[in-house]
Amino acid sequence: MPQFPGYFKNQNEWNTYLCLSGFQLGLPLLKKQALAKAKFGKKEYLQWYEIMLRVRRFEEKAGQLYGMQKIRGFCHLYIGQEAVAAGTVSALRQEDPMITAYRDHGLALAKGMSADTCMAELYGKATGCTKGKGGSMHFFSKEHFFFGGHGIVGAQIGLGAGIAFAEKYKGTDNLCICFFGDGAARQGILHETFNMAMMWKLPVIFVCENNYYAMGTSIERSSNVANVSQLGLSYNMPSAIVDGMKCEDVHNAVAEAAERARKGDGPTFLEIQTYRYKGHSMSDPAKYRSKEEVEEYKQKDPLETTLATIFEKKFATQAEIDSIGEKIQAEIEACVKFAEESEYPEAAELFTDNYSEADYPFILS
Ligand SMILES: Cc1ncc(C[n+]2csc(CCOP(=O)(O)OP(=O)(O)O)c2C)c(N)n1
Ligand SMILES: [Mg+2]
Repeated sequence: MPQFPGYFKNQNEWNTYLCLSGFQLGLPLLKKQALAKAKFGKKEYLQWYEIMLRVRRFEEKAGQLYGMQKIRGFCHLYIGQEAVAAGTVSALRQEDPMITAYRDHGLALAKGMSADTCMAELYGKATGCTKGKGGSMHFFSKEHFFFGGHGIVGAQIGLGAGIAFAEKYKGTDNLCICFFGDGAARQGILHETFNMAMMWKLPVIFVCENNYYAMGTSIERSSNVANVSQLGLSYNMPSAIVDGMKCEDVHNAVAEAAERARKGDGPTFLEIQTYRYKGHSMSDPAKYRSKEEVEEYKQKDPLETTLATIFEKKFATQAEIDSIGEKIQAEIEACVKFAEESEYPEAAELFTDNYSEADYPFILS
């Protein structure tokens, strides 16, 4: 049995890790924290900081505008989870497709979609990324390889594997990164998809963004298996738990999984542990958890810790950080103006971009 390394909190966590990473099954050990030794420099830290700041400020503004009824309908904020988005995109290629659930603003922005197109979509305007017809839950951009934005909990797990299949079929060495929540992990589609993805060694990274709650239901109340990454074991899928409050750890885990996928060795399952500071959606006062719990996670805030490292390692001066702040502030102000001034879609748009099957038996023409 490999020796218990210091970067695990205790023996129990190490045992779980060994189990999850397939040690007992003779699978390749996920190098996880060993990779944390990989050196990151100024480029990565500043990239992470800028992405996370853009997401944080965008989401704060979206929350504010929602309160003013400028934005309506569903709206699920990503505040607190930013390191997952930032650490992911720094480890992947732009042309690697990404798919997620309805909590999609942060990942879309991290993938390079502009604040303008995202804010206009929240406003329901024609200049939005889905022409104002999708709203908060249905961001999409073919140009940015961002495949949504899905409101049906868990549905994107199967779609993500399908996109990975397409990449393999076309003979690219791109991979699909497929995000879903801890609640979605309980959907049956996960099992069918994991089975198929392993059978066909699809180039896919499944990421459960475990923020410990599915609406108001805590993870302990939804299953006996609170250790979500264990689910991958049933399919011999290399699986690991990752600290989602740290861009470094997210990057390392995603980079290692990407290497496996590109080599043709198939899927990886990452349970990235994170936290949402806000309620499930705008209508949730989040009374099911304590203020202390929220505070505990805010102490590990990824923006704060990344900024602290930047200063500690002298990667930037205060003036340089301020100028990133000003740039983002200007972007956010501009995107609101853009959304405000854009037009709503024409009524005729109701009849465009609709999927239909001419021979679908239940539609009477
Ligand atoms: C199939 C389906 N069942 C139920 C819902 C209602 N619903 C919307 S979000 C949600 C919770 C999902 O939580 P999780 O997967 O942990 O994602 P998070 O909101 O934490 O990002 C539920 C049950 C839905 N949209 N789709
Ligand atoms: Mg959740």
